[in-house]
Amino acid sequence: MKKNIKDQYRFARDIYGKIGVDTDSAISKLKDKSISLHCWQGDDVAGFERKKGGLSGGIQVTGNYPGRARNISELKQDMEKALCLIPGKHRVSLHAIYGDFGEKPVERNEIKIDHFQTWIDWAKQRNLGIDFNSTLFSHPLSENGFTLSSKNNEIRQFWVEHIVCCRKTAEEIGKKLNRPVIHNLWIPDGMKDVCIDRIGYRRLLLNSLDEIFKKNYNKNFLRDALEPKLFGIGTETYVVGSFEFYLGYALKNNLMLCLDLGHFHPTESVADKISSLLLFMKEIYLHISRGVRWDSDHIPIFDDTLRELFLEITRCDALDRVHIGLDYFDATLNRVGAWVIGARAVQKAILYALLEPKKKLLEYEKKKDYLSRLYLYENLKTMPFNGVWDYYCLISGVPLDSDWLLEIHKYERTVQSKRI
Ligand code: RNT
Ligand code: ZN
Repeated sequence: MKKNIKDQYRFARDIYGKIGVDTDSAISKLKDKSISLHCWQGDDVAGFERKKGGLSGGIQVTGNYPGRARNISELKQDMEKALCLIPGKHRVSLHAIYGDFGEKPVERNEIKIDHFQTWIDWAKQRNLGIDFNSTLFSHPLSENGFTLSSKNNEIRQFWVEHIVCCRKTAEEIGKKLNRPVIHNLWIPDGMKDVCIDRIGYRRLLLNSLDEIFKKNYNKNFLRDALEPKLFGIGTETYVVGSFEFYLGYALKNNLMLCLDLGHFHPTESVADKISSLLLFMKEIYLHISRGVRWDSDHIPIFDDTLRELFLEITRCDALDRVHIGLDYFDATLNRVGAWVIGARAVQKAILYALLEPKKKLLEYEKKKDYLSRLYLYENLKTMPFNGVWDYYCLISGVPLDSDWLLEIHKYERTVQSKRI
């Protein structure tokens, strides 16, 4: 088997070599690219607060597949299992509601580093990075549809305080791990129907952000991203944190934008935004998700959208300026398997992009030889990509595509099915 894979790799290396692509170097770049595994796929975005309400804020998980992680140790165990089946070294993305809060309720504006110490210890042991997200949904003070843009000053202030302590916590995590933590901010604010005072709410959001970001942190430990959205459930007509709003704010304040693949019009190309943003913004954060007709948060697969996105990133030679995070929640199937499919799909898309013969394609383009350009672009799809991917899995010590499902079945039988 091993020999077979090596033979297949040699074969693939020769074929790619003929069009000017170095497969060894593609593999080594892929190896260096970490993905942030989102903890919330493991428990349907529930979190570990003592006072738990339902999921709210225009996001929704459907399905009730058995085996959901019910506490921090089960969630860690599940993420460890997933990470064994994903090649490379990665990060985990935590939401503020996933702290280790102990027995007494901790309000969102009281969150501190202590609540994340067990996560930090775990990350250190496993050489994982951490990303952090403030949580402005699933809370009584977000129920009326507004948080940072609320016209109620107390509510607005509460959420400002929440983010202030989340950023502080994130920076301290960064210091403890000695690597940057990306803090991402998404808010659910908006209206279902005709909104007259659009500018009023946006002005309030602007004021809140100014209060939050007046505190500067060392970028070696904390980097901030803002996540825009086109619409959500209950915010069909108006979302305060729109693309234009955050684009302006991020550029003015030297922050990142977080592009969630489900947050745009279905016919809009997120791939096409990359080259424009990179001319004005140092870094970009991604929330990889798969929208099916709307922001449905399906598991990413190795599809055109994902390929085009990473092709653009590698064409801009910007793999190091674009940070990858996963963001989806599917409870209709094994949740650990969901992480594995999504993460591996992203890695395939990165590899596919790294194997593009950019020089050749550019030559054709320059000569206006558009038939040759399209011919090569099309033929790439049936090149022996799998020979390179399988080899990468082999040298990374993880199962091939043909084998990892068995591991999930075994884990489900021996671990997850016992959680009743
Ligand atoms: C919601 C945003 C946001 C959330 C997570 C849980 O539409 O995509 O990123 O999915 O923070
Ligand atoms: Zn997102």
